[in-house]
Order: sequence, then C-alpha cells, then structure tokens
Amino acid sequence: MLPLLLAALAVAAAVAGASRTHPLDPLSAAELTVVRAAVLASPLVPARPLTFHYVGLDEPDKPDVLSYAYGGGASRPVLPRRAFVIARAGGESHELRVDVSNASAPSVLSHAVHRGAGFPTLTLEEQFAAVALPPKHPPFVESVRRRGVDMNDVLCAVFPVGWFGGEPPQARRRRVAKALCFVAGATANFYARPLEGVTLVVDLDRMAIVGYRDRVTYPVPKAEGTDYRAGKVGPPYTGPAPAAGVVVQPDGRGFHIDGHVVRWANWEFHVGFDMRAGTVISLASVHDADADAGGARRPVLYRGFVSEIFVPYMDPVEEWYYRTFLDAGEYGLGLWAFPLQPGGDCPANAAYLDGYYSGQDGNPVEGKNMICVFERYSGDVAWRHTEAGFPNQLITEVRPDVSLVVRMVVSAGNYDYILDWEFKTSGSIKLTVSLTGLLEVKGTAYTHADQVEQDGVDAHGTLVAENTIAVYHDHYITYHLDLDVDGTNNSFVKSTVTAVRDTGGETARRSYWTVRHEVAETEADGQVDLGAGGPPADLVFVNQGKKTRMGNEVGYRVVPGGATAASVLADDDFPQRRAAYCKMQVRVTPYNKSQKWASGLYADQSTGDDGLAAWSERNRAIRGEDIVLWYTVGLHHVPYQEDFPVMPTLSGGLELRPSNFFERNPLMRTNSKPARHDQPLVNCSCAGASS
Ligand SMILES: *[C@@H]1O[C@H](CO)[C@@H](O)[C@H](O)[C@H]1NC(C)=O
Ligand SMILES: *[C@@H]1O[C@H](CO)[C@@H](O)[C@H](O)[C@H]1NC(C)=O
Ligand SMILES: *[C@@H]1O[C@H](CO)[C@@H](O)[C@H](O)[C@H]1NC(C)=O
Ligand SMILES: *[C@@H]1O[C@H](CO)[C@@H](O)[C@H](O)[C@H]1NC(C)=O
Ligand SMILES: [Cu+2]
Repeated sequence: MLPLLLAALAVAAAVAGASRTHPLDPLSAAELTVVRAAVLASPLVPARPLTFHYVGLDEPDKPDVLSYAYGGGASRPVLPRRAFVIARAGGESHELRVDVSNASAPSVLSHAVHRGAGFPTLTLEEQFAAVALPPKHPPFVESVRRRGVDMNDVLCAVFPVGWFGGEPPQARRRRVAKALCFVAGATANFYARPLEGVTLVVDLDRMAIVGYRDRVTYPVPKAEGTDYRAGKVGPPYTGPAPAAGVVVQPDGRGFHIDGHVVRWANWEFHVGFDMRAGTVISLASVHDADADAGGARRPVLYRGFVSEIFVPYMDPVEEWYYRTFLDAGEYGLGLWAFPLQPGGDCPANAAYLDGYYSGQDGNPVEGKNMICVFERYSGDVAWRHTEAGFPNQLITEVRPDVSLVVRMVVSAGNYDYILDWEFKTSGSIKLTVSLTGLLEVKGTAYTHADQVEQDGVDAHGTLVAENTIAVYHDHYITYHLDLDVDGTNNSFVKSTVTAVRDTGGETARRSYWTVRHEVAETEADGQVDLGAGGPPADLVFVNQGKKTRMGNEVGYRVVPGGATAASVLADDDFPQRRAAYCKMQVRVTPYNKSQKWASGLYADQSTGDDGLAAWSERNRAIRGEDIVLWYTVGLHHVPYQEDFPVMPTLSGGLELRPSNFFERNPLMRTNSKPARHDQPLVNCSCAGASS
C-alpha cells in the first residue's frame, strides 16, 4: 500500500506545485497520470483492454483565457485544468473530458461514444505490435524466401488504409491498416528497398493479420548508394570545405522563457505541445512602443498550429492507391517528433523545451528536446538606407535582421518536416515548413528511363535509381491560425489590384491601377484559390473597430510564401473527399473551439463528413466576428534524382505581416544592436581565402 500512496502524494505535490501553471500549458506528466487513473477508474467505460489514442489539453473557454492573459495583474482567474481523451475499448471510440484541477479528486465530466465515421490516431505501440506480425506469418515468410531476402533484414511499417467508398454502418467497420515491408540489410535507408507487391492487412483491434497479397515480384533495389549516414556516403567532393558555422552572443540570449511563455524584443507568446498538432503557439502579442497606452500589449494570434498534413500519392495501382496520408490525424505530429540535435537541427544558442504525451497505456512519455527556440541572424538586413544626396556627406543607417525561431521536426516514417515559427521585430510572423527525409519509392523492373519510354507507360514517378521509382505525390500542410487582430472582432478583406483605363484624362497616361476593398460577408467569400490566376489581391484580417491615428483600420495580411499548389484530384475521388479543403489555400471560418482538425477529429478511415470543407459549407457569417484563418501550404512533388537517397530541404510557407497595425515602422523603436565592428564577433581569416 505504501509505495502506491507515496506515488499518489508525489503526483498531488507535483500538480499543486505547478501553481504558476498557465491555462494553456500542456498537460504535465503528473496531470497525464491523474487523467489515466480517472479514466481507468470510471464506471462509464468498463470494457478492457482500454487504450489511449489521444490525450490533450481541453483548454478553458476563450473569453476566460483572454481575461487571464490580458486582464492583468493579481485578479487573474484560476482556470480549470481539463483533458480531452479519446480511448478505444470494447471496439468503440470513447471521448472523455476529465477535470484534473484537483489531483486528489479528478472527475470525468463527460463521456460519449463516437458513432460517426473514422477512427482516432494510431498509437505508436500498436504500430510496433503490427510490424512484428509479418515475420510470423507463413505466407509472408514464403514471399521473403522466394525473393532471396534474409528475414533478419526485413523491416515493416504501418500504412493507413484511407477510405474508398462502401457505406456499411460506420461502427461496424473494422479498424485496419496495411503493413508494408522493406529490406534494410547493408543500408539504414530501408524505404529505398521495398518488397514491392506484398501487402498485409492488420486488424488493429485484434492485432492479427487479416489479409495477405503477393501480387507482383520486382527485384529489391540494391542497397548500394542508398545510405545517408556519415561514413557510408563515399568521399566528399573536392574543393574547400565550408567552414563550420559559429554563433556568438557575447551578451547571452536575448529571450526569456518562463514556464511556457516566451518573451523576446517586442513579442510575447506561449509555446505548447500536443501529441497531434505538435507545437502550438498561443496568445502571441506585440508590445507597441508607439501605442497610446505606451508599450501596450496588442493581441495578434490567439492560437496557431498545424492542423493537418495531407500527402496523397499519384499511383492508382493496388499497392499504392490508398497511400493518401493524413499525417497529423492518422500518425500524430507530436508523437512523431523526436529529440532535436543541438548544433544541427538548432544552432548552439538554442534553448529546448520537452513535451509529454500519453502512451497507449495512458502513462506519460517524456519527449526530450521536442521544440527549440533560438535567435537567428543570417547576415540579412532588417532595414537600411544610404543617403548620398547631401554634398560631401554620406549617411548610412542599417539594422541587422535578428529574429526568433520556434522549431520542431516531425519524422513521420520516411519524411521529415521542419516546422518553424519565426517572430520578427517588424511585427511579422513567418511560418515555414521545410520538407526533407526519404522518398517513398516503388520497386520496378525498369533500370533506365528509356525502357519506360519504350513501353509507353505512365511510370507515376521518376526513375531515381535502378529498380526504383520515386512516386509523384503532394504535400498539403494546413495551418489553423486564429488571428485576433487587436481583439477578437475581425473581418477578412480582399484588397484587389484593379486596372483602370483612363483615356479622357489631362495627361498622356492611358491606364493605372488602384485597390478595391471587399469585405467577406460569409465563409464562401472567405475562400481563396491563390492559383486561380485572378487579379492579385492582398488578403487582410482587419479589426474594423480599431483605427490608427490616421484613420486606417488596423490589420494583418496573409502573404503566401511560395508553395501554393492546390489539389487537382477529382472532387468525387475518395482521398479528395476526405481532404476536400485542399482545393482552396485560404479559408476563413467563425471560431469554434471544437473545430480544430481540418480532416476531422477522427481522421483514420474518415469520409470527409466532419472536416473543414464540410464546416465551411454552412457558409456562416464571418464579418465582424471572431474568425479563424486556415491556410494550406501546398507542393506538387515531382521527385528528381537529387531527392535520392535523401532529399535536400524544400520549403514553403506564409507570412503574417502587420498592415496599418502600427503607426509607423515598428523597427524604428526595436532595441536591436548592430554587430560591433570594433570587436568582431567571428574570427575570420580573410587572408586564407585566396590560398
Ligand atoms: C481536493 O480533493 C480532496 C479530496 O476530495 C479534498 O479534500 C480537497 O479539499 C480538494 N482540494 C481543493 C483545493 O479543492
Ligand atoms: C464588431 O465590430 C463591428 C465594427 O466595429 C461592430 O459594428 C460590431 O458591433 C462588433 N461586433 C461585436 C459582437 O462586438
Ligand atoms: C462547433 O463545432 C462542432 C463540431 O464541428 C459542432 O458540432 C457545433 O455545432 C459547432 N458549434 C456551433 C455554435 O456552430
Ligand atoms: C578569436 O580569436 C582570438 C585570438 O585567437 C581568440 O582569443 C578568441 O577566443 C577567438 N574568438 C572566438 C569567438 O572564437
Ligand atoms: Cu515529397
């Protein structure tokens, strides 16, 4: 009895000790432990075994959080600490809300059984269990033997099956996934060596193989030339090696982290961690030195996170048609984030945050160094001017562009996504996603592109190595960005550049352009296809109740940062129905605390009936409301040989840029120090460069 009691006391102390807990802090290890105990003790879900598929913060209602964050001073309300849980038991998905405000008396506030389509995120543990099955499956053993492969070299991975029609009662549908296998052998890059043609189907609830196919046999691509580990890649190119980078901050870091709150220059924001979304940025606000209040904190973003990453492959053949991944909903971005490597993933001046999530058994799992925060200076200029107009005098003013980056890396199987939030003293927030990692490749008999051409077939990809086709695919990274520009009452304005013909004028000019402003009334007006080839427009979130001293409505605009592909799949194609939102890069919806996941709460085997596209079809009013921006960064990925065996980073993103938000350029008053040239910060032997 004693050890148990002590453990309970320790948990209570840990929760009580966190009296400084911010209402948006992710659930701590101690809180996750209390959630687990409360769910297992609840008579509402008696069936066993019970597995935890999602445990996350059920954040307090937005008005309460806003008054906590901006209400000021000692009158901060004490807000409840609650968890939202999705658990599987008895073949059903259970939703529970658990209050853990008092660790010694947690209470289950609500319970519901999910009756609609779709299943929760796959746990890591069940994926490990599933990939252990094939080597014990006699037909698979035979397939491996027939290909002359040693079973000890075989590794498998779990692939969600998607949804391809059929309308049986959703609750009766089996929770299945496919297992595909690869050959490691002499390489770490087993994804480059598929056992093409072999597909296993695993029932995840029964943890048994329920389907097996060995349809076609292609040679397993060779291991040579596929490894990416240092020492396995052959000699480096000749020529001078790039010097190792250095970061020197003689006065130390410029930012402060207090719990999960980061303060830097004119910015303040909260960094959270979620097993599905990964990094969550909340309550981002800028201190405005020019504001009437003098240094007032002005809200910009209430909550922002990656809501979904949709990756459909473009080969309709039996082994590939279903590969239409929803990485956040099916796999979990936080679950597949791994410790960042200091000096490589993040520079030497970075600080790190850990993340805790629930394992399948509900026990907390610590993820070390999940998120890094660092100041970046890459030699760029924030603003400058040289004035040569004065006789005998040259005025030059220049400020270095130092920004603050919050980074996470998600390695969902073969791919790696580097997800950056960059805060700039100009008031901008830049969001960047960089793709790297290993391509998903298909085994083939082809060894040269001429053979493909002679056969006159669509290879559905690029031959990147002998017997290896890198299949065409897309990446759609959808951000949920709840902008609150100087408050929650915002409108979405399209400011369109409009050409005007002017022939009867006083001068010889015949045309010019001007800007027409159009306020979006409903969700239909809030949809923008950036690739539609219409006239260029600025997309601005404004607060129509707040004006600058000049009388302009304060705003933030959305600046696409390249990568604006939209899905070209047919509207009635099943993967497209599940991710229908990918036809428009920009959508605006009214805020609803429950509408977080673009692909729906239950993404695995979802049918698209509960996602962003379905919600915005209600065409609700969005003018003068609390509204949310959904922005999809899209890339059609045609692989090239340089993407093999590991892909150099390819980036896209967007910028949220102040637009009549400040009275003038806020950089004038930021406290950024130019590098001192009397004391060089880096040791550079320039004489050596000519040798
Ligand atoms: C927490 O719950 C315990 C057990 O019910 C109770 O004795 C205690 O007063 C509660 N603490 C608070 C702060 O409500
Ligand atoms: C939102 O702002 C508009 C413009 O200032 C105003 O007319 C409207 O009443 C506001 N709505 C709410 C709910 O405050
Ligand atoms: C909020 O979203 C949920 C989930 O989509 C929906 O059931 C609910 O009706 C929405 N609430 C409002 C007020 O629209
Ligand atoms: C630069 O070189 C000087 C002289 O060799 C040395 O004292 C100093 O520590 C070096 N500074 C850095 C940042 O490496
Ligand atoms: Cu790709």
